[in-house]
Amino acid sequence: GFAYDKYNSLDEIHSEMKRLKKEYPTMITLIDIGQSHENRTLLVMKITGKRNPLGSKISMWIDGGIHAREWISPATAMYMAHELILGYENDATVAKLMDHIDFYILPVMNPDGYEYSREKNRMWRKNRSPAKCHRQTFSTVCCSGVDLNRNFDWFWASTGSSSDPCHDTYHGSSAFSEPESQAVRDFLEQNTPEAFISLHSYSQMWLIPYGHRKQSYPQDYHTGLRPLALRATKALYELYGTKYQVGTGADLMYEASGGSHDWAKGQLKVPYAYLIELRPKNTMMGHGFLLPEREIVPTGLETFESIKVVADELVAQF
Ligand code: 0X9
Ligand code: ZN
Repeated sequence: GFAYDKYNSLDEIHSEMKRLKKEYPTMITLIDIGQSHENRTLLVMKITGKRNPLGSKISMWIDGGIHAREWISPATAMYMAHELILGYENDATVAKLMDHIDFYILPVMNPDGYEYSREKNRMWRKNRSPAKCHRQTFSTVCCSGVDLNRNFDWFWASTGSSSDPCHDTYHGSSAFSEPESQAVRDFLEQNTPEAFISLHSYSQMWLIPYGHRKQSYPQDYHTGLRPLALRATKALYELYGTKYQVGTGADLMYEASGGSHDWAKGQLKVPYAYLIELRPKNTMMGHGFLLPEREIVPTGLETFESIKVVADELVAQF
């Protein structure tokens, strides 16, 4: 069954979400935002306190598991959901945040890929869209899967992505060609949050838009996005001394277009859009995605510290 200190299957994650909903019916709503290629449910947990008597509520979106093999990402999303829920009764700071903010958490945005990575190929990254074939000189090659973090409509198919369906960063046949990215787009267009956070691994980086090319920054990069990211990663650091770098993905890593956080900022105009590359820092001899289960809880706790800083800023500002 489900546990917060192990890597769970999609079924276990969905059962835990349903159990939480049953136990805390006033705090939790489950929202089915769509289906994957293989008809798995994209299940969002809305977590909320009582209505803010002073005004309308603001919201924060957190997604995990857009990349199949990054198992710490769904685990951290679930851990933080649990911290919010338990915190409502035991922690006045958390309770205050929840009275002002609706949290929308999608722990597994790529459920087909996640299960494929658990059952068939640990290093799978993309979704499981049906194979597309292309002829080579003497043969035809067919490959399945689209990189969902290249499939959003932000300079789609321009940098750091491939038009080859066999490549790990295949961007798909068009922007939003995939049911998983469509579902997230449609939901967020109807429920546009004040903060958008996408959880990935690995390398301990807190990434700010834009990632499609170097030295490309939103107008509030230096006045809003970056100062808040620095405060968030400082709070994260203070728990166990875990160091994060802060900057754009293009400046710190490589250029890549079609990313969800870039789209959230550039197209949806979400004020605070980030991508977090969780633990570990480096490849651990080629095993960067294989973070030991004993690091799940510490990762969840330290990341939650940073999320509270972002939430606090939303309450102060909106
Ligand atoms: O390549 C990605 O989608 C992200 N890294 S990951 O190892 N989790 O796949 C980073 C995207 C951030 N944006 C840029 N680097 N431009
Ligand atoms: Zn990733």
